[in-house]
Amino acid sequence: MKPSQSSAIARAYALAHERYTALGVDVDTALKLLGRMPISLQCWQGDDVGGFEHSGSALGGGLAVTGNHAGKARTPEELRADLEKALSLIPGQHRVNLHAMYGEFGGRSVDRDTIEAAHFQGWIDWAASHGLGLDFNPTCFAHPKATDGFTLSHCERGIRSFWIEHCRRSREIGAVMGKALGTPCVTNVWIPDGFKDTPADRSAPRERLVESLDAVFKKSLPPEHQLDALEPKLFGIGAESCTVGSYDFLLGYAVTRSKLLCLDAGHFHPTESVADKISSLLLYLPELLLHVSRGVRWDSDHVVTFNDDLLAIAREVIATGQSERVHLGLDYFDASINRIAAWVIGSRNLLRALLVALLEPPDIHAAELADDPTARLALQEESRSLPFGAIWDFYCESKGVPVGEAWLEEVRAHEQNVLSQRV
Ligand code: RNT
Ligand code: ZN
Repeated sequence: MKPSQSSAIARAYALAHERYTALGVDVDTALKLLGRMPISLQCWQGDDVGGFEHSGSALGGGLAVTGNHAGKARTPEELRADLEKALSLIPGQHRVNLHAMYGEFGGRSVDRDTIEAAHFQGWIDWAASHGLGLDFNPTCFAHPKATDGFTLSHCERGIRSFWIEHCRRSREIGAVMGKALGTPCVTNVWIPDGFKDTPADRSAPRERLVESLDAVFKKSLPPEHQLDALEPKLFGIGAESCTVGSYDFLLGYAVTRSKLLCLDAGHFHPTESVADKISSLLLYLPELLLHVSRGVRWDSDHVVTFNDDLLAIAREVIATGQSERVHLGLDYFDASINRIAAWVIGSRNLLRALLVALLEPPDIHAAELADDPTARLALQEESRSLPFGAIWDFYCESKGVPVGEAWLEEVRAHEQNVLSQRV
């Protein structure tokens, strides 16, 4: 960056700082807090939810990745290199979220019920050397035993046992990751189980799911190494009429078993506010996991943009005053654009939204306490055009990452030099 650019950023920051200070906002504390909020980057954005099993199984489970942008990662080395590139363009220290299908199996076929921590040692070593935390997910799709759309709630005991063993092992692997890296690994269970058309019996599969989950979680693992999360969904493609692990089902399960609930922003009815759930759930659950995503019509997994839904989620995470109880992850997959750019766009947007929330003028809350809804609305709307962009630019510069759209040049160069060689 040219020195003149840098001083323009400093001047804009000084003016913005003054403006926020006049409104009673402590900018320095806001930036300090933002620097302590890791985002877990979904590894599966880097290769279209492919993984390294080379089993040839279709993705299934209602998941669909569209697009064929050149240069997707084909090996663990390529995926890690791409993640490193993305992380170098995102301010702050973050995490990586792995799926079981991303183990390093050395060309052998290792079925899901025999995975071990050793298959993830490469990831653990890499994460340790980059100061990253890891999160984990059992992969209950893209497998011959999941082709009919049922896993943990399957009517056949043998199939249920297979997926129970897979999930059980996934938790153990998560615990090894968390112990090795000194930061708890959130192991998130999402299953695709559901009915395309109206089931005759909604109870039996749900009863089986309770039993299976209880078997998965039978062994307690130290929370300083591993935390269990469960992810509900409204519907998936091919499972439009009944999702076994629905919101009601998994909320009840999480509350009674003291587990984390994972709120995926694309898993609810479009008019339902995910942001509104956070303050309620924190009253009853130990912690929360967010899969920050963007639903568009039937798809729950578009790249996160800087829209009102995102701002509302970020605002609630901060306003609860308990952001340390909310684990932040991204969940989308887009193969129609540069995959590294997809990570960078979503992460920077989430961080920018959190910054806006951290910079919220205290008079908004004061107006509510003073029973003055007119002032509350007026101040909320005025606050939208406060100069948070200048604070954000300064933050990026202070963390040594490109300011503004400058990161795109780096992604383009990487596309030219690295991705285009992958044929
Ligand atoms: C699916 C869930 C789940 C997956 C990942 C790949 O609808 O959102 O989190 O996206 O496990
Ligand atoms: Zn999700």
